Amino acid sequence: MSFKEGFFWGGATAANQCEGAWNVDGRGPAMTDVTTGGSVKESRMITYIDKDGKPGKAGRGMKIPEGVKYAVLDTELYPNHDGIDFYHYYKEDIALFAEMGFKMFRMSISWSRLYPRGDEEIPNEKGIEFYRNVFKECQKHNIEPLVTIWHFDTPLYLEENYGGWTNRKLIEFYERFARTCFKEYKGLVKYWLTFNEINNTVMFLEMFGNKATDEMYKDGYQILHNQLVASARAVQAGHEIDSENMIGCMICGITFYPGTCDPKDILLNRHTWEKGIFYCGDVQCKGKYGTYAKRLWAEHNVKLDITEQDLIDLKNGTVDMYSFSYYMSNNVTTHDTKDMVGGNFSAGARNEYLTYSDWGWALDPDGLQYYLEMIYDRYEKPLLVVENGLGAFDTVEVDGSIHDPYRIDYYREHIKAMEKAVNNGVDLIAYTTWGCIDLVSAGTGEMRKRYGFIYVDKHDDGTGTMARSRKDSFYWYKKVIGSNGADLE
Ligand code: P53
Repeated sequence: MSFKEGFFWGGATAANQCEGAWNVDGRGPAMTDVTTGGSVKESRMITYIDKDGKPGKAGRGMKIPEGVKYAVLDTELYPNHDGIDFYHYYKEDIALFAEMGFKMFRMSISWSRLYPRGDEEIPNEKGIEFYRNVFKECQKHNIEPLVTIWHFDTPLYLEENYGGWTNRKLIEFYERFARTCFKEYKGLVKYWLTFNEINNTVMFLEMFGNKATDEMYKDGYQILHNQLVASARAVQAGHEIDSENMIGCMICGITFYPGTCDPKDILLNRHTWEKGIFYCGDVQCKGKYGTYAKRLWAEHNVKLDITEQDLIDLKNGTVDMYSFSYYMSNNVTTHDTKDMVGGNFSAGARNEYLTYSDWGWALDPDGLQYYLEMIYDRYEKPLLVVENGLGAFDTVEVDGSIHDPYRIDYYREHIKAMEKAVNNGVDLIAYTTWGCIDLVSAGTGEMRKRYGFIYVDKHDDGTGTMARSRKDSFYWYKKVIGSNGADLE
């Protein structure tokens, strides 16, 4: 009986991974619309046309050649274009969430649906209307929306014409977009997150490939600074527009462990937490950069463009709550290890005490308890686990049923871990599992890396009827919610 009354059980999605309808009703393209599918071994590619009109591709995270234009090529498949067509299925999907007993539904707003280029003064009415309909549908079913304002989907126009988030102009554009959301959906939405996994920009710099250069760090830290200021301005705007609003940060939560008890590993581990996890959370929760930030910048000769006003904004724009995703722990070590793990990105040295998913992610519920207790002690703000789940292959039986005991086991252990943290005093208010309905993987672009309680008949070759069906885990989660987390069998 550990979870408090009114605990928000639910599930989570992101616009670009589920909506589809990428060029419908005036929506403009985002980076995901020029990103191909990939796999655990093959990186997703960004496609473009060069100065001579020749098509080309670059690995995600790589620099694309000067002067090229992002483009959709006929020869490629772009899984985010269709997603799972939530744009047309939202009523059916929300009804299924309600059937499971969801109290909260986390989703995001596609920036380029509201502002197709990103720098317009006036939003696209069709976009505004779509989300209003979605929120009304949630209201009808007594489901509280939790809305991510930015989930990896800056309008492509801003990337191409302004250089994306390295440009301070984006702070203004984002603030305008956020204000529109707060104003238009006042009374329908109360819980907001400013930036999804904001810390990824720097934390993943060295995880997706080769060593990052100082130049890449300079951009990374400047992007983060601009986004942190944008987040702080949005928090202020959100409170000003509706004092009821609860606005949170969203951190990609990885629990880092020292690979050995060599003091050098212990120190490296602490520094990894600072650089990967605390860096953004500290600014968003405490309103200023951590004491270690100067050291991190100096490591890569970074001189940031920070104004006096930025510092004031950071101070006045602290969040009301801390949310995070949690999938895995990572081992860090200064020693040479041959046994590295990870699929589409490097996830450190293998931990002999853990097992790994088919995508190389360490299965570690204790790591979730550790993270919850560590972070609650640091900030003493309400915590939300807004992503957690198992990407796995599912098989549809001849009778249409889908048996996914591995997913149930995964959730059971993670819920037990949350319960322990709650009993140890952590103020946890929500649990929204990732990909409560199957959707396009952010990392690999695959459909077959499935997370849902609800199966969607959509496949990596682009085929499928989009029909929805209930997996075994659907009925299990319904029981969990019905018993407020007491019945996990
Ligand atoms: P996919 C990497 C590591 C941890 C979280 O990821 C990550 C990523 C990016 O791949 O992203 C979050 O789909 C993200 C979601 C994403 C989810 O985790 O690669 O917020 O958009 O879908 C799961 O399996």
